[in-house]
Amino acid sequence: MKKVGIIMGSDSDLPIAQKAVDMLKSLGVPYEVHIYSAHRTPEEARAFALCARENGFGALIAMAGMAAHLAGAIAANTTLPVIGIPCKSGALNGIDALLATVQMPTGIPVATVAIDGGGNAALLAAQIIAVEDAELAAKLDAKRKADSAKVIEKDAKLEL
Ligand code: RP5
Repeated sequence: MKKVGIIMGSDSDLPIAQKAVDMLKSLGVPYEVHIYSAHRTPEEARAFALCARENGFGALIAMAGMAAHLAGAIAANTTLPVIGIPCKSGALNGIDALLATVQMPTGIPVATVAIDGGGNAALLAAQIIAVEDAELAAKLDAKRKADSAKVIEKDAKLEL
């Protein structure tokens, strides 16, 4: 199975990376985690993106806060699908990172999830890998059904 690359701009983004890791682990999707910054280690971020396809990755998740250029910088150097997570950080609570991550110019797409949306980023990455993997697709279907059953159970128990 292809791997998912999880890249964070700083170790202060670790709690969001952990959400993505937990989701991928629960689905049995292989992953690698790195800290590469678009601003502090731009050469390392670029080198990773340039070699990601030949290194066995099928989708990349890039998360950063504040002036969040990481997902765009990664996407500029690969045609693998890149999922951006804007992280809540600094005075603007993630609105800055959301706008910086989502507003990509035509030609270099980044699929942006919610602020701090580590779980959905991992699910989307798994769905991309599952296009060519029937076993993983079945796991995703089973998770949808289990999530749905939990809501139905809560509805049945509701007493207000
Ligand atoms: C971004 O700036 C990082 O992704 C992080 O979310 C934010 C703050 O980074 P630190 O100053 O905590 O390293 O580059």
